[in-house]
Amino acid sequence: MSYLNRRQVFSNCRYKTKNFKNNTMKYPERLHEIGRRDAVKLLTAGSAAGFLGFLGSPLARAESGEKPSYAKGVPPVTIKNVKAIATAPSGSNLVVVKVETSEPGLYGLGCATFTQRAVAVVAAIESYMNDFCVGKDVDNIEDMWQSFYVGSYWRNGPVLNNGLSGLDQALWDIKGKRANMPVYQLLGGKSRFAVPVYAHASGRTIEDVVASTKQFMERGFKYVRIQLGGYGGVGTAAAAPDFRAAGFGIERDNYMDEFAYLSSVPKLFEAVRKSCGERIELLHDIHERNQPVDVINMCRELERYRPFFIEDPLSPENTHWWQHLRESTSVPFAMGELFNNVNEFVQPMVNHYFDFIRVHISQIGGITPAMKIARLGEWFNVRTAWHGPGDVSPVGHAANAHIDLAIWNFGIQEGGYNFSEKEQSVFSGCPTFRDGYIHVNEGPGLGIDINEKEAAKYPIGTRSNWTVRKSDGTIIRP
Ligand code: GCO
Ligand code: MG
Repeated sequence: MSYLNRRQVFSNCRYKTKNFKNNTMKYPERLHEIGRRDAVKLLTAGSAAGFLGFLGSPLARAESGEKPSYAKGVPPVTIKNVKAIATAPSGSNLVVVKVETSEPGLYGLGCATFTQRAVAVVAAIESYMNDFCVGKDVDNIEDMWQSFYVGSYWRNGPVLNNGLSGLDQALWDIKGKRANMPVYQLLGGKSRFAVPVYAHASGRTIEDVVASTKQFMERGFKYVRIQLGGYGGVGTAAAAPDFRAAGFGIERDNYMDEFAYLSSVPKLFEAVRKSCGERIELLHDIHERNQPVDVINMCRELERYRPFFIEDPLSPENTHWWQHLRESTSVPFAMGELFNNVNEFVQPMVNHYFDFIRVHISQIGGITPAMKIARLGEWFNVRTAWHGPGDVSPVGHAANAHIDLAIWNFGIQEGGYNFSEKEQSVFSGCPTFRDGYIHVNEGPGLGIDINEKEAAKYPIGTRSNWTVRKSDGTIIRP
């Protein structure tokens, strides 16, 4: 018998409820004062009221299959159309999925950006996803995710996963709009007031990188990634590689001087620490380009400079080196932007081989799987550091930030702080940057929108390949 019903029953009897209000009367003591007939009357009335109460409860309505009040009279919102919008306002090929619904004006956006093979993602969305989704209920995100994920039988590849991410993020966007709240609220609300981010300091010389780091510190960044030249020091090598003289490969193939790179990184950390102090958190991306043994030796030298994390020390193909690497040095590691599926990182997480998970959220299929990864990491003290460079769309950056706000085991976020004017002409509601933090737009859903006419002004390109060679011409995992 509910608290409220009990009060009604007693008010019908001789006793004044005011006593209950100031809680002077203890429930059991008073009972013996009423006669048996009254007691039976009371109990029946109570259970009748209780039952009546139950009849009105959401539970009864649900059990009777009756629609919940918020859906009463509102037919389920279904998917009317799924399309891909490809655009490159800042040069990087971006793909965004737009899910249009049966409710006029209600649509969702999601990031499906695989910049190197964007056309393939667009084809997958237009040829397969639209037909798969039309007519389905927008509310069942997990079911939509699981069914599209296995729908192709062969699965877990970057092209289909990116398409799936676009759909998934768009459905979360729609659910937020229907609930009239930001997605982070649906994910559990804020665990922090805003999202700390790291900046990219780079340059052709160590002095350039020191200067760039200082500039970012002046803008309020507390985390800065330091890179000399491109990844692996590409573009800083003194001498031309032998393969060029031999006419091997093509002109635009990149050259990486492994020795020059391996000896430059400790010098870089030493110089930045000396000029910028002990407090600034310094990150570096090895970008999976070196031999595991060389990485072990280099990381041992970096320990004294207290790196916040060293990223992608190994390629996904070399994960069997993790135990050896972990046991050889104490620097914190971040890994994962190349991971496509959960099987690639469960064991390394369980064995604490790395400290930060770096997945490219659209690469693994969106917000739904990313939340599962974050929750899994919580139990193995692995924090998140979602991938967030220029080849993530502003929609993807917004999705990153909504997750970052909600999860407990957040580590740091990459990017999402410098949207160009062209990008902002295409995407409104981009996250904003203040004093080292990004803030999401507090509007419903992901809080971001796209102007398709503007987007069409920046068509995507098709040439986007990573070709890096050693001096003898051998291809390096980039
Ligand atoms: C990073 C990444 C990127 C990737 C790029 C590939 O840590 O930000 O390594 O720079 O190389 O996203 O297209
Ligand atoms: Mg990286």
